[in-house]
Amino acid sequence: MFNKILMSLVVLIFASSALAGESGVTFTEIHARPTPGKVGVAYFTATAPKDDAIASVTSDCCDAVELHRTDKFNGVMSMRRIASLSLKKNEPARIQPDSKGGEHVMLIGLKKPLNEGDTVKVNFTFTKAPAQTVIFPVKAAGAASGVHELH
Ligand SMILES: [Cu+2]
Repeated sequence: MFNKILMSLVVLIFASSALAGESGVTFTEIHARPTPGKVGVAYFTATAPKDDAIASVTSDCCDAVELHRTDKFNGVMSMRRIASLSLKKNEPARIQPDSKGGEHVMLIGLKKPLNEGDTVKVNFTFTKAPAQTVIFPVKAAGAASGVHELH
């Protein structure tokens, strides 16, 4: 009898650690910028438990969501789309206003303007980690950012 209880306990512990092993990508520093227009910008930091990649980004908020990088060509700033973003194990990938590569999330064709206090739900899929929905709170810029001034 006691053995039986012990066995189910062991099974339970195994089951829960297996679930913990399935843990997904951690998102921090999540925010979107207020905008009266059709194009918005959002930022996040993602940390993956193993080498992975963001495979797709979608949202009902707008016509399209794209990951962008800002580059300078002959002194002129321009953006291009990143097809996928690789995530190194336990290394935070910073998609932030002060990121060196000018990475950001572009919300294209917004169905309504983004006001401070609103939230935007964005769905992420990964090469390995389970898909997840991230809620971006809309916050005004605290510091100057050169990125969204392009839009
Ligand atoms: Cu952009």
